[in-house]
Amino acid sequence: MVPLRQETKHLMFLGLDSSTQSLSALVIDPAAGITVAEASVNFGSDLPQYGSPSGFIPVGKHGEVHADPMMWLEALDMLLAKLSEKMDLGQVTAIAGSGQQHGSVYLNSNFSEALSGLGSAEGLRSAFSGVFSRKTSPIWMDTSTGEECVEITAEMNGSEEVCSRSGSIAVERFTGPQIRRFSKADPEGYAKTSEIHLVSSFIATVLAGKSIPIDYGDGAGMNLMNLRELDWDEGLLKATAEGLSERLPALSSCLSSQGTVSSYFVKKYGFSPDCAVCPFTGDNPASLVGMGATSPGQIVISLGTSDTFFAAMPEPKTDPQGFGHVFGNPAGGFMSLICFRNGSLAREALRDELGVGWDAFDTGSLEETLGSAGKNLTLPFYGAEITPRFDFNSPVTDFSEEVTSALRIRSLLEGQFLNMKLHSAWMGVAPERIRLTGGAAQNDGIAQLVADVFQAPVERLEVANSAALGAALIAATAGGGEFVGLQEIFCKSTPGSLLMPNTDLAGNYSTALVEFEKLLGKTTNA
Ligand code: ADP
Ligand code: XUL
Repeated sequence: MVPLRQETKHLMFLGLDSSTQSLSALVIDPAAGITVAEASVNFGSDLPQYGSPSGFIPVGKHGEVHADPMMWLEALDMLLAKLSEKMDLGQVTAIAGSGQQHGSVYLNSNFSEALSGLGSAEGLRSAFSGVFSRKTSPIWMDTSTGEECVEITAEMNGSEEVCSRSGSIAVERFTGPQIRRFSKADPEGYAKTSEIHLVSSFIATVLAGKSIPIDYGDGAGMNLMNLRELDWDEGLLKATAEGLSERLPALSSCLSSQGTVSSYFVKKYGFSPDCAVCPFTGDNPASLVGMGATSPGQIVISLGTSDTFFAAMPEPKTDPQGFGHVFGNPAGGFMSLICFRNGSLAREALRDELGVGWDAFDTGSLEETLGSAGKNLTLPFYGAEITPRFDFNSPVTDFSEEVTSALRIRSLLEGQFLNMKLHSAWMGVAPERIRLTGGAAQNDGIAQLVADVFQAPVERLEVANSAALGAALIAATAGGGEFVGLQEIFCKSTPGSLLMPNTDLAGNYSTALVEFEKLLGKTTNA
């Protein structure tokens, strides 16, 4: 472990978030209580040569959804170039980060040499050109591993065992089933793989120029880590693929600095050679930190590419239906998480189909259809859904009124939040207040619908990118700060942003929830 510098004044901490659609950075100065600089690279618009307008390769077969890890590296160079124009990166004391969860990067024996030679490289793309034993990385949207999930479950004598060890039943997007599928489909490629990283630990490793552990929060999204022991689970490893333990990095808390930044970043972007690198966590655990929700009692809903619903938990409680997951809480203990694949991409699909802008989803437009609240149902799935499992590529509707564009928008949003309410009931928490984040949270109309469907007040925080903020707070905590004090400073709700539920709609939505569940049951069993 590398000790962090001891000065107490104006230390700065960098948080990075490598999410599905973008890589972003946020630098905080805790002593001054301010965000010093922010920058972002959008994979679709800034790196069009990768043909991934939404951050992944759009032509996957059999449910495969992959992204090019080289795109993430090029984005890192671009991002740090942008950030270094805004501030002196030599002031940064420590870096922490987060990544889209579950995605995996497969590296061959050239990787360690590329890491140690990084200091003299000109760019990340050329430095890492020969290091991938699998050219593309499966990401969290991949649903291709149904067969492997069945095999792992059988080998472990049932879902209950997999769930009690790892916090989730075998899940298609989780890393273990993905590794198994690769080892079966391309045994040669697997044999040539010397190291497998998550998206998070891969970026941290490149920054440090040496292998950085996988953090417990993100490691729990692999179906490979034993939640109680916080270590790789021998049984799960064996059930997944041969020789897996020697291919996985160590596990660690994201709060421990594990190295300093590689001399490549010192020379190219002006980082201090003492700048510490912490293990990166998953975007959802980082968001839990950035939303000020690391202590039990707060519910967070994130409306990003996927929609997620999560909360801190003192004890790991598991979802009997198998849709919910238990991950590590960066502050210690656990968090529950439910992921809905049809989040912003479904909202965008309807917006584009109707040829409207986001204003059609905003308060002004939604108020016009208030009288129809809960009366027209939509199963809001434009692509395969994971909560619940659903393989249709277009939404199913049951309208009691004449179909109009405005009603379709209201009904889609209501369907998304009714589905969320239905599938989070197992957590047994009636949300008293919901903290909302993610790109769509800034839309007042969407935020008001969350308040109305859940019948709970909704608040939004000043900093929009909660995962990058959470990562910066992790870096600051690893550097000697403590979460509670830092969260009081940085996780304030935007003045005037609190939205109260329209209590007149409580009845409409409790009826709609029952009808929605029936429609779901009918369609799934059809
Ligand atoms: P991720 O972190 O998963 O890449 P973000 O949390 O950054 O995603 O959210 C990006 C999404 O936010 C975009 O795909 C877009 O659909 C959505 N978004 C941005 N602005 C609005 C808005 N005003 N109304 C609704 N959705 C929006
Ligand atoms: C969580 C999940 C997504 C990704 C991408 O299980 O799959 O939320 O982390 O954001």
